[in-house]
Order: sequence, then structure tokens, then C-alpha cells
Amino acid sequence: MQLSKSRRIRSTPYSRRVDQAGAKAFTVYNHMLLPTLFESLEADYWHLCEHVQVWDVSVERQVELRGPDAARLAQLMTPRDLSKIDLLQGKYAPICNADGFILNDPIVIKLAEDRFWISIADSDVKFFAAGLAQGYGLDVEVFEPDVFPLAVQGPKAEELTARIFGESVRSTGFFRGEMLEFRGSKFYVARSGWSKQGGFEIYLDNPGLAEPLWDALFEAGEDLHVRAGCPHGVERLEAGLLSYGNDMDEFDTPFECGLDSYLNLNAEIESLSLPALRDKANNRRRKLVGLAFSQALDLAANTNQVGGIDIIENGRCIGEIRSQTWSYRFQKQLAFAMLPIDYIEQNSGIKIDGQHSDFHPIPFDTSQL
Ligand code: THG
Repeated sequence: MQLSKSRRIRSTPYSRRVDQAGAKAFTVYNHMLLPTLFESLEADYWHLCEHVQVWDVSVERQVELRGPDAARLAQLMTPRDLSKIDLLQGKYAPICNADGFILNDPIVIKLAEDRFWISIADSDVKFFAAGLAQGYGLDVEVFEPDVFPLAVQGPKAEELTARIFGESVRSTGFFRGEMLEFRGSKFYVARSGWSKQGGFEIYLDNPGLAEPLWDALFEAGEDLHVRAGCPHGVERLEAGLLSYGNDMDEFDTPFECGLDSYLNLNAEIESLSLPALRDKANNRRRKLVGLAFSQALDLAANTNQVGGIDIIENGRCIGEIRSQTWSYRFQKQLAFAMLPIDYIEQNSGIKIDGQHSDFHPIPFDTSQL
């Protein structure tokens, strides 16, 4: 299968380098190309866990809020308390609608008192933000700036990032960042990234420097075995990082997805979703749980119309597997499944295709795998 390119599916300023590096497959995320495979799923996996990779994550689009009401709008959009966020700090902050359902799970970054970036997962947050700004009569601009994040991920990521941006990155805390210089331009560089191997994200806002930055990382990282990579479906499942659109969507609440710790139900803040979420906190019906099977499962036949996998018991669909993969590290089939809380409480585990799994927390307690 090939992807037909058109103006609706945007390429990135790194796309030429990504092609030259041998990207074999892509997906579309925020209307933009995201590579998903280079050498092989397994070779890409072990390389990420042992060395350092450069990822074109331009698809992590920024929704910029700028103006006197920027902070108020950011707070309206999320039930997480943003009142104490520091300058150049990021916070993982679910975006929820007035009924308490999840519209996105971005990182919110404060660049100035009147300027925020919402570094979004795959859904059109810009329109939601613009609608709220209009409806509430806010004095704020909402737009998608040309920012193209490049992630440096893996155990040697700190070394490589320090070689390009200087030693200060070594003391940068998680979801903290600095404005750092490359060839006369300053970029926000933060310790973050969609892997648990550690690393940084460089928010490049000068497309003319995209290839020079890519090339500089590859030159400086030769002895570190730097390679092109991409967010990895196996590594992220092992790590318990959720994928919006796969593991959760606009029909799920943050409670169902285990995001309770990113909500501040008792905060005195102006947040659109908080009233509904306070109600829902005491009325929980489903939960996303981890499953682990000792043998590979082939569940393609149970794929449903939205791409999930139905869990059928006694001829009845009782739940859905949202993501699943074979784990190279744990030699197990891992899955995230949405199941009724009643079922989880009444059963010690679940049997699928003849194989048993306990119910695991997300992220997995890896000593239990
Ligand atoms: N980086 C940037 N933008 C992004 C992502 C990213 N936008 C899309 C997507 N990823 C947003 N989703 C996530 C989900 C999880 C995390 C980051 C972004 C994450 N979570 C940690 C965890 O779950 O352990 C830590 C969360 C915390 O404790 O604060 O890192 O990757 N720029």
C-alpha cells in the first residue's frame, strides 16, 4: 500500500533527510507525515534502547495562544491546574470538553506570561481553542506556528544534545527547557519525548535550519551510533505511554484512561470540564488496563470498525483492545484494553484465544511481567 501525497498531507522540513535515512513506512498525524519504520521494528527497537536516535516529530504541532487572555484560555481547556507552571516548563495536561471527555493529551508549555504552546497529539485542538476564545470573548490569538520539533531519544541522547547545544542541557529537569542557540537562532530545547529511554526535544522554528540541525546531530553523533528513528510502538507500550486516537478518544474520560493524577478536581480554577469531571469521579464504569500474554496472539479477525479489537466472551462483546504488540524485552504479548470496572472487579483476569492474562496497571509494573 502506498500513501498518496497531497497538500492535505503535509511533509516537514526534515522529510528529505528522513527519506534519505531510509524510512520505509509512514502514518499521518495532525495532517502531516510521521515516519514509523526504518530498518525493522525489532532493529529500530534495540537501537533506540541502546544508542541514540533523531526523530522527525514535526507532527507534534504547537497550538499557540498569545495575548492577555492566553493563560485563561489554556486553563479553560484543561482540568489540570496550570496556575503554578513555571516559565519554559511543560505539563502533561489532558484537554477535555464540557462533558469531561478527552479531546487531546498534549504538553502545555508556558513561554511567557501571555504566550503558551499546546504541543498536541492527533486531533484538531486549534478549532476547539479558537471556538472557546470566540465564545468567551477572550483577547487572545490562536494559531498554529511553523514549529517543527526534532526529538533526540535514547540513552546517549543527553551526550549528543550537549555536543550541539552545550553542557547546560545536562542539568535540565524533566519537562523543563531552555532557549538555546544553534547557528544564530534560539530554540526551545526541553527534556521530553515520547519514549522512556530519555532525551530532548528541539522546537525548531526556522525551517531553513532543519537540515543543518539534522546534519549537525548526525556528524556529532557518529561515534554514538546515531540513527534516524521514530516514536516506537513497542517501546511506548512497554513504557505505558498512551496514544491519543488509539488508546483513548473523545468518547473516553481521563478517569477511564488512568489520567487521574493529571487532574486537579479540587483546584479553584476556571476550567470548562471540571464540573462534569467532579460528577464523573464518583461514577466510573470502565477502565483501561494492561494485559500480558505469554504467547503471541493473532487477533486480526476480531478487528472492529474503528480499528480496535473486540473482546468477545460467550458471544458478547465485553470490551476492546486498543493497542497491542509483541514485547521483545519481556517476550510477552502486551495490550491495553478498555474493560468494564464490574468485570475487572469480578474476575482475576481474562482469557483471550485460550490464553490467560492478569489485569495489570498502566504503566506495567515490569517486575510482574
Ligand atoms: N512531545 C511533544 N508533544 C507531544 C508529545 C511528545 N504531543 C503529542 C503527544 N506526545 C502527547 N502525549 C504525551 C503523552 C505522554 C507524555 C508526553 C506526551 C509523557 N508522559 C510521561 C509519562 O506518562 O510517564 C510523563 C508525564 C508526567 O509525569 O508529567 O512524557 O512526546 N512535544
